Amino acid sequence: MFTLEGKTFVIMGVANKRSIAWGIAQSLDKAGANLIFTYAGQRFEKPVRDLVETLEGKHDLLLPCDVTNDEDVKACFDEIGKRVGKIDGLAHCIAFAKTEELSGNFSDTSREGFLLAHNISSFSLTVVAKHAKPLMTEGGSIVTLTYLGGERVVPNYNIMGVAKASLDMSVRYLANDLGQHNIRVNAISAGPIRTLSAKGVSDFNSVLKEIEERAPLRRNTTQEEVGDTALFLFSHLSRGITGETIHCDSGYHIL
Ligand code: 0WD
Repeated sequence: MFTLEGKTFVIMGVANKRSIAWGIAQSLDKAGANLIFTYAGQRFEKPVRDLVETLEGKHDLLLPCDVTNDEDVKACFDEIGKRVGKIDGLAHCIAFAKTEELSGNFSDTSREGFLLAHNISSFSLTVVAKHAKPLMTEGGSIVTLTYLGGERVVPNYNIMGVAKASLDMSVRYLANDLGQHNIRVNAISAGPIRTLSAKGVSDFNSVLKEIEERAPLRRNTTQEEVGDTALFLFSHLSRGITGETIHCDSGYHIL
């Protein structure tokens, strides 16, 4: 096992212990990294703090950061800069769409729902990268989470699929832009995992069943598998990789 001792990473998007962000936090914690957590709003502070206390390392910097608010994002990264100086990377594990837009006809997507999904699930990566960049003085690695529904049509994923396509392309533009500063930007396309966000997708159980029956590995993806893929992307081992989407989905995407 390699170590991330002495490295600092920002984890954005822990809502509860099922969150993929939490899987990433656990993998990085085991590798000895220092972690900073951001949460969506005040109501998440206590549950996130309670979870963070269960980790092996002592990570006591937790900050609110609503990614729909430019001032909030700036204030959050300014504070991180003041408290730790330099960071080595960040995990962007944030998405949102209205539940009513995650079923039914795609052509019924509302303008408001379209913009909301893109704002939180796609644009947020760009605004976060902008404010994290000055803190990555020795280079860095940015990792976001995407899904197959941004590459091809997946039933009920609807507007979130279109937002993920936008996110995927943002990864490439950001990778090209930030590469000159030795900042890498990559996405992990995770297989379906039962989380709070996934609950919003209509008929999610059939998606899980399909993976178990048909994916090359014949099993569903775990939080830990995604966490370890992120660990690789945050480590020196992946230093030649940027603008990439790694599928951590039991191989389902090849079908
Ligand atoms: O099957 C899955 N669960 C997959 C998820 C498969 C492939 C990809 N993903 C992606 C999601 O699309 C998302 O980008 O992984 C990422 C993390 O999602 P998750 O772990 O599945 O879900 P969850 O635990 O709900 O975390 C998403 C979090 C929010 O949680 P809630 O439940 O409150 O929506 O995104 C954060 C929040 O913590 N979030 C925000 N953070 C800052 N500002 C905001 C916001 N405005 N809105 C949502």
